[in-house]
Amino acid sequence: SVFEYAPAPESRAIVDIAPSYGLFIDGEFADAADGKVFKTVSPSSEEVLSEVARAGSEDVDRAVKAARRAFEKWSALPGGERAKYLFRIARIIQERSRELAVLETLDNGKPIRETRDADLPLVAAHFFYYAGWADKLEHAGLGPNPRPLGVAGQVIPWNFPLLMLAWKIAPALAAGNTVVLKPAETTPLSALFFADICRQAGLPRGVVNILPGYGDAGAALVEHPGIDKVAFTGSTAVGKAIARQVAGTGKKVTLELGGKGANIVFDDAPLDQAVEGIIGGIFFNQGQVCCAGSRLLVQESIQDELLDSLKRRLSTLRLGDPLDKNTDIGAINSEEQLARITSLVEKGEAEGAERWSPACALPSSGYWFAPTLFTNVTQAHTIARDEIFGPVLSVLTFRTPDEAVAKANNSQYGLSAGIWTEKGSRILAVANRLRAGVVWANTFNKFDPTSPFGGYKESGYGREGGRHGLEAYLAPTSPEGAR
Ligand code: TXE
Repeated sequence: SVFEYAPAPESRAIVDIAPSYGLFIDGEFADAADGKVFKTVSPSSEEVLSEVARAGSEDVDRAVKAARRAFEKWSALPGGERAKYLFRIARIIQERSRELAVLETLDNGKPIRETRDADLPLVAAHFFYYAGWADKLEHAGLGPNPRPLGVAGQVIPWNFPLLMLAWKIAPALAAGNTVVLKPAETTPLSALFFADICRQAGLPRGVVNILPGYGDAGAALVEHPGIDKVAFTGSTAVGKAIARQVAGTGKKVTLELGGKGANIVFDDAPLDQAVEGIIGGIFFNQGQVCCAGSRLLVQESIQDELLDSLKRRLSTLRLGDPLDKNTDIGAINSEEQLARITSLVEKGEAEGAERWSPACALPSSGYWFAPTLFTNVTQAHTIARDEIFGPVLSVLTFRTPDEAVAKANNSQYGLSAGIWTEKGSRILAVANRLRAGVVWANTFNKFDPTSPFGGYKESGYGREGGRHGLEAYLAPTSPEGAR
């Protein structure tokens, strides 16, 4: 029938996960030089999915050398030729998207509805978008013949494993760079499937190298003298360490770090729409999103009405098996992340904020956290300042637009914000005063490969996405005739 009344869980059988995987260096899968391996588990069941080779510094060296060799030919290819490979990769991702969505859901814990409807379409879109740039680099605003930087060392987190890979690899390759990428230790599988896709697309060996491993491999990659550019997405602490590490080396760096986004709801906002946006803003991917709307700033006069309706809606969210198409809230990515969320939530209670969660049963195995709302929150509270990176919303109030702007900007971070109001003039006036890299109006967590994404303050520097994301992988040349 046309309508699916009780859709079955997306089948695990769609994806064939091998019992073990190697590192992907110079177009081949290989063991780590020291033979080390680690296990990757499914956070929703704690089932071991596979055993993966763990990269060490010797492997980093081999991968960087392979990328250097590949750079000569790859950067010399006409842009239109590089575009063909990127279009091919984009199409294979589309063809294999159900398989990749199930894989990502298994390794990460996020609901299949998100991997299927958000992650995978966006991954393909990024490859299509940057494929289109490959033969138009002279229009990037960097002179007539901008040059690639060289070898990019890329370190990514676990919250959007394949999407973060796409954000980093697609522009780097389009601009003529080669890459060595280290996925996060809890989510290595989709990057390894991507390595297979590179082979399927006939990508020349060494152009993409994938090194699963831990922070030590990430640090070795950043440190390696054969790297020309570092692109990192992850915690602010590691981002600062990387900035120190590369200082004075001449390596180019982009850092995309934490956030504490404010979602500002004015009294004239369309409330039902705002409730959906608030929920999408903080419970999408269990709140493990750098640009999550983790602080709700609500105008005092509508606080009671908004909170009532938010609580009613929260009570209808379904938490459980992430492979079930009906699931809204999946598992937390790791035991460590669950512990971090738990300790910050306990701190919130201890500091006097009021905690509320809908009645909801948590599965007996796996890592789970119920959607949580905090009221009576002040700006001094830890839960109003620190990134929780979990399904936890802190509610604060304001009376005037000035107060809303001041509170929204009162953060060490500056990555994202949302504005809910029917007044177009207010959207513009408030947005211009927010110190946030992305400001959404009457929506939240909307992504698009054409838009630059990145932060102010401790949220990092540089932009990914759009033309700016491409520029981050190019060196400008002087205007025609001036060379
Ligand atoms: O991050 P790490 P973790 C925030 C979020 C979360 C906290 C900790 O608040 O609770 O960070 O998460 C690699 N040199 N974000 O511990 O350690 C690591 O192996 C080079 C926000 O997972 O920063 C992984 O591949 N690399 C964020 C990647 O860095 C190093 C997304 C991220 O891990 C390294 C993730 C080192 N010294 C966490 N140490 C966002 N902006 O979206 C670790 N790594």
